[in-house]
Amino acid sequence: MWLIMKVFVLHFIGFLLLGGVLPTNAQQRRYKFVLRDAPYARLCTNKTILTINGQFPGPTIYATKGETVIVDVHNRANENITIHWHGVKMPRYPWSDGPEYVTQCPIRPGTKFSQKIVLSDEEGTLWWHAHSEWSRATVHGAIIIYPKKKNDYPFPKPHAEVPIILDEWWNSDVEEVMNEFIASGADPNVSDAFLINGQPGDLYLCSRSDTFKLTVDFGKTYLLRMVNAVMNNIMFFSIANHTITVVGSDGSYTKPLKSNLIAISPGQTIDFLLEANQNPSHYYMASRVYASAGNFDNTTTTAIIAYRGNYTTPASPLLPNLPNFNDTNASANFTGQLRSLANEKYPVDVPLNVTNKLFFTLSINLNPCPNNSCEGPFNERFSASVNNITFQLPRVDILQAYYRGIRGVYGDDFPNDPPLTFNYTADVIPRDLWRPENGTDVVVLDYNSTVELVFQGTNTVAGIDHPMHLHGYSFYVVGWGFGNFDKDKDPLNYNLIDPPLMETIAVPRNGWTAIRFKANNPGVWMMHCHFERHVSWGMGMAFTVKNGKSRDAKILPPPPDMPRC
Ligand SMILES: *[C@@H]1O[C@H](CO)[C@@H](O)[C@H](O)[C@H]1NC(C)=O
Ligand SMILES: *[C@@H]1O[C@H](CO)[C@@H](O)[C@H](O)[C@H]1NC(C)=O
Ligand SMILES: *[C@@H]1O[C@H](CO)[C@@H](O)[C@H](O)[C@H]1NC(C)=O
Ligand SMILES: *[C@@H]1O[C@H](CO)[C@@H](O)[C@H](O)[C@H]1NC(C)=O
Ligand SMILES: *[C@@H]1O[C@H](CO)[C@@H](O)[C@H](O)[C@H]1NC(C)=O
Ligand SMILES: *[C@@H]1O[C@H](CO)[C@@H](O)[C@H](O)[C@H]1NC(C)=O
Ligand SMILES: *[C@@H]1O[C@H](CO)[C@@H](O)[C@H](O)[C@H]1NC(C)=O
Ligand SMILES: *[C@@H]1O[C@H](CO)[C@@H](O)[C@H](O)[C@H]1NC(C)=O
Ligand SMILES: *[C@@H]1O[C@H](CO)[C@@H](O)[C@H](O)[C@H]1NC(C)=O
Ligand SMILES: *[C@@H]1O[C@H](CO)[C@@H](O)[C@H](O)[C@H]1NC(C)=O
Ligand SMILES: *[C@@H]1O[C@H](CO)[C@@H](O)[C@H](O)[C@H]1NC(C)=O
Ligand SMILES: *[C@@H]1O[C@H](CO)[C@@H](O)[C@H](O)[C@H]1NC(C)=O
Ligand SMILES: [Cu+2]
Repeated sequence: MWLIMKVFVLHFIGFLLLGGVLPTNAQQRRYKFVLRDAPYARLCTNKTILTINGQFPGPTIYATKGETVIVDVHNRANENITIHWHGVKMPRYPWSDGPEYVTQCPIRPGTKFSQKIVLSDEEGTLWWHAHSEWSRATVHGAIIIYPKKKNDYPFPKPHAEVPIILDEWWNSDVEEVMNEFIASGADPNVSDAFLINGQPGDLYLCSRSDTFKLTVDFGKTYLLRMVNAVMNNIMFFSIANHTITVVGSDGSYTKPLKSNLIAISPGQTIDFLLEANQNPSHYYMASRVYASAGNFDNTTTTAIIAYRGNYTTPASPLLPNLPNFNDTNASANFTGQLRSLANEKYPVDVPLNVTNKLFFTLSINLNPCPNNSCEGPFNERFSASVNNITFQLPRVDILQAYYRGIRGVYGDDFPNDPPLTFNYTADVIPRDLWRPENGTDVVVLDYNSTVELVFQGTNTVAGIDHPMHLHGYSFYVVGWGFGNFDKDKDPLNYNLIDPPLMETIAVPRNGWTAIRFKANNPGVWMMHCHFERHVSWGMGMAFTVKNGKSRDAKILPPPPDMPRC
């Protein structure tokens, strides 16, 4: 009897953890998010961090495909905040999207904003995070979107589902890290650790007991829902002695991909199956950086897969092999292998007839400083740009200015092509090409236009990967390569059959990536690099997508409690 009780209680706790408080039919799911400071002790330091509901990582949101969820965000901290629902398209409702000064003014301390999370075709794992300055470092959590019919997955029903959130951790206050690098013009201080579900693992000082442990039963299969919430790095991840099977990314299913390695961009999510099919023991899962340039935190975060059973626990489990930090092929290869399911039940809808061709260069730049007082290369200040324009956030959000016709907030002149054609990926690029311009401009798209956008990485200052994220849409990644994009030859090799459907894609260092999407979601939608330091330096822009003619093709009106500037 006691055993039965125990099993029941465990299942009940499992239900709460995984299935979440499922509402009865027709009841709208509603979450309360309270932004507040909370104490947090890790890695030999006691500090206070900004959290939602005192939790780090923050609460998981559970939903069913197509549902609308309400989140009441209360700001009880001392700073401005906005929350972005990363990968949620919000059809016709950009008001809840979240990027500060792009679609809304910040939620000020002491105020509240009720956000409507409008799900449509997303299914799988997404996440939410703060979208103002660097507060997303600790203000984020997973969004799990179940199929409409329970367990109707394109893979065998897993025994259990477990979020795996990768984080980046500074012992000092993260807003101070931000303020310091903005002031100095240099790269930000490297972080002190990476975390798995808020815990560093036991390879750090003072961290022996701070290890996330996943207990598994031999013979069972687990669905791990991974979110890369790291600030500034693409991450490698692997589990010792286990081959995993990737089944989804960015809230969309993929063809099953067996792999010993995952490379995941900040912003991206990867769902994968773990078969507990090895000798019962303890195994490390481990993650560390893939970095193609610059200074970075070279530490390794770990967690433990612990099989249930009667065996001698190894004093130190084996670490999985992770590629070299600079192994661009390993990273690009992994990402390049993702494919949509593209079958009858999960069809693709790749735009074949492109109406708008855009070509965007992604560059790191340098700006001069008075008296050479900055601490970036050549005593200048780091900056970054898209098509040579450093994105400047306005004082009033672009969406409001667009909707109400307020002039002088932004311009419509973002260029479809870079101002200059040069050898973007040459080893040496003349320094007079390193200086960007400033601007707050959008690309205007007609409703239903079909867009092909080619991102071209450049080698100004230093070439590096850029995980590019588009709000309001998913896009098909139809091609990628190293070097300069060749507009005559490269499109011949596009994958228009089963390209992956993503909302964040790493453009390889000194390479290019081509995406396609149909502009059928009216509104103002930001696009930016998901490396936090790059977006702070200005690597972003926005689209305005015009209303269509029919009633169901127009932006919905704003909610009454929209924060004001
Ligand atoms: C952090 O604070 C707690 C509670 O006050 C204390 O027990 C712990 O030793 C402190 N840890 C460090 C690393 O200072
Ligand atoms: C894991 O794999 C290694 C070889 O890659 C092997 O030496 C080791 O015994 C395996 N560990 C277990 C617990 O099976
Ligand atoms: C990480 O960097 C430190 C300092 O540069 C160096 O001493 C250490 O060997 C590096 N560790 C790894 C695993 O590369
Ligand atoms: C565990 O295995 C050991 C050695 O094989 C055995 O002596 C012990 O009785 C086992 N314990 C249980 C709970 O099965
Ligand atoms: C990558 O790092 C390894 C080991 O540090 C080094 O031998 C190799 O030259 C580097 N490769 C590139 C492409 O920089
Ligand atoms: C990358 O993929 C190609 C072809 O798919 C393969 O030939 C190559 O060995 C892979 N490289 C790495 C580093 O995995
Ligand atoms: C492609 O788009 C053009 C311009 O909108 C249109 O005239 C043409 O009919 C379209 N072709 C197909 C195959 O849809
Ligand atoms: C561009 O630069 C690369 C790297 O130095 C070089 O291999 C390539 O030949 C250059 N392309 C042209 C058209 O000059
Ligand atoms: C960017 O614009 C600046 C200012 O007009 C110019 O000096 C620079 O050459 C441009 N760089 C590129 C790569 O277009
Ligand atoms: C762009 O703005 C920065 C300061 O934000 C300034 O240092 C730089 O000179 C400006 N660039 C141009 C081309 O005006
Ligand atoms: C937009 O495209 C959809 C699907 O292709 C079509 O049903 C709809 O009529 C189009 N709307 C407009 C305004 O062109
Ligand atoms: C908070 O947001 C308001 C409204 O945009 C702005 O006036 C204020 O300066 C912001 N405060 C800080 C500290 O950024
Ligand atoms: Cu970037």
